[in-house]
Amino acid sequence: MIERLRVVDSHTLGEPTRVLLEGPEVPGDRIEVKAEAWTGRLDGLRRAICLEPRGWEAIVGCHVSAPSREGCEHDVVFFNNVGTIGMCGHGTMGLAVTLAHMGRLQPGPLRINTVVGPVECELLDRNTCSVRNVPSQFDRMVEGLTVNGLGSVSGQIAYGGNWFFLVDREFEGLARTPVSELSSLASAVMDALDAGSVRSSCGARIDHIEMFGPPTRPDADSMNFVLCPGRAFDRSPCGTGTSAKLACLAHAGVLAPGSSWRQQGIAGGVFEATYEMGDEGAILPTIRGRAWVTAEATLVFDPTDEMCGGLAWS
Ligand code: PYC
Repeated sequence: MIERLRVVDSHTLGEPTRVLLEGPEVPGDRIEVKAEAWTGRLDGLRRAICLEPRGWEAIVGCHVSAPSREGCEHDVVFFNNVGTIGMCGHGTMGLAVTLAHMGRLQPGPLRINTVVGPVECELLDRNTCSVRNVPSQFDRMVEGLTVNGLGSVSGQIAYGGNWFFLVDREFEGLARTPVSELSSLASAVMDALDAGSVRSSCGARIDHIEMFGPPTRPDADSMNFVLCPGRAFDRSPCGTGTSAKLACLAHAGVLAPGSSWRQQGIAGGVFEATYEMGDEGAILPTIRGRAWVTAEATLVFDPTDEMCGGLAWS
């Protein structure tokens, strides 16, 4: 195991990203192989980076390596407290702002290659970034899912770079409800989907849950609460979750291409989103948000530390 690792931490409207500035070397000429390394050979390092005592449940790690796709500047693998994720909107913004902070990116375009496809991002100023996400799509409606604490639940399955279940109910008190309670309800939805083996049409597990309520800002259209695969909640409005929401709005015919949707996250920050039509019913979302660097640090992994590998509480 490596003993030291330089990282830069940032937050995107409250949601943390930890960018690795060096190593580990991840051999492989395909991004899928690099991503597999983070759940295989490097799984212990992922845990040690993300979990307590060096991290906490919400951290999304970001490993940057030489590009394996033409036209991209970097291959980027995102990982969290339980494994890797396909795409990460807030993490892409955090990466761009981190690279700018390090003097490695000027305002302008940045193309990254992710496990789920190329993503074009543009740094607009030192803290503002727009991300043109992978093609996103409404998948199908699910009715009558029995969920502990919520009763019978309907919702949409949609893809935005990760798979989401969007609960089809307006939670009037969302902003006032303790996040522990929202987490329990969203977890119960995830459990019900798993218990009923409810999958996407292509058989993918639905590992992000999204709930909605009225925004607390007059300039926002909606507030969301997003539960991530490791049961941590997204403090930001979630870039891939906002993409999935746009796909559902487009499918329902209530948001036209080019119109803007302002999604507020549970911590109060807003992503501004628009879309263009893509191929085969998919949409091409662009999400704009802001991120700030919070720390430049060297993580130390002391082999004599009996908790060196990180602490998972669930
Ligand atoms: O912003 O796409 C996102 C995201 C996914 C998981 C946490 N944040």
